[in-house]
Amino acid sequence: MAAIFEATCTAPVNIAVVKYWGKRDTSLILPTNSSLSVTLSQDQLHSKTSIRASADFTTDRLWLNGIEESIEKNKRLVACLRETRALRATLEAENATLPKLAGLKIHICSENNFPTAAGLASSASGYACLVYTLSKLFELPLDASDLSIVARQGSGSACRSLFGGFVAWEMGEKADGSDSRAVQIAPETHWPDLQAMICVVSDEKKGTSSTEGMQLTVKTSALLQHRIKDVVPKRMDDMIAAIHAKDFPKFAELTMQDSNQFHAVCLDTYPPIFYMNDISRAIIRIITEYNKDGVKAAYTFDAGPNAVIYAPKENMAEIYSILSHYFPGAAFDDSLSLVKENSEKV
Ligand code: 2P0
Repeated sequence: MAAIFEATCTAPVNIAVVKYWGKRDTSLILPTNSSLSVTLSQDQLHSKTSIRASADFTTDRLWLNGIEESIEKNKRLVACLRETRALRATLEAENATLPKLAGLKIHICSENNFPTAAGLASSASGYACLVYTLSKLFELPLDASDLSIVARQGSGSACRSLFGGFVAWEMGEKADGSDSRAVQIAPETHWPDLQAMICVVSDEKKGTSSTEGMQLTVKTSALLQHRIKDVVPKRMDDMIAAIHAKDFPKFAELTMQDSNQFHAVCLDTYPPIFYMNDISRAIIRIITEYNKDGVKAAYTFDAGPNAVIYAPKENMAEIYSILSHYFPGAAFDDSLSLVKENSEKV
């Protein structure tokens, strides 16, 4: 039996507070605007990937949550493998003593400990984990920002999961994507008082994938053009300033406004895309009412009906009890399994 080389890593989920929605280049995955996210702690939500390389393997194979999937049909996965193997090949060419891994077939096992494709950023943690694990297997001398350029080609939002804390994905200007990368705005230790609560409204697979949905938006929405040019550049600056200052009311206001505009852009898409449902909208009303005498919580919704609530630690128990009051069946009824994860620590 030939030697087996193996690496196993986990990667966290990130939840955007300035949303990525739209590509200017669909194969390199270059966005139409910069975005910013908060990386959640890995304690509760994460992807875990193990990769083995061996001369005994005859094909590349992938198992996702225990089920084998085709690699060849997945152009993005193929791109991540091609890029990391090319980097490994360069290392091997420079150092003849290194084991020859670039040419070996690999087996990949990846799993999420949360629902895949339910708008809970599974592709973000999944591709970040894949690329990070490949970099460990191949011992690539790249920093997180360099790796984010590879992860971006798996799924745009994945580039932001290579860092903890508060992370910007700078859209870049170059046609080759070499400046479209993630950078850390502040580490996870910067704002320990900020917490996130995930409200699982539905764990079913979403109707319109982000990839398809955002390109339909690029094609048909005039509001997206306004967002890209007139809103996001200033919002990125304001959000970075709010994070550096740990100004929760400002952070919350910008977060809620950006979530609202992202869903408005989805509605402005033709035909329209609906990600939020009646429960999502009820959560918006509850948080708005809760904030009426001062901003104490922020909601945000991605490409699905699930809510993420950001709030200072001291408010979390109160928010949990208010949501439980409005959704009393939550613990018993699967269709309303609200607030499954409590107080995810950032
Ligand atoms: C975000 N989302 O910034 C936004 C907010 C969804 C709403 O990034 O085509 O799965 O793989 O680059 O990364 C979802 O988009 O799309 C996303 P691809 P991705 O988190």
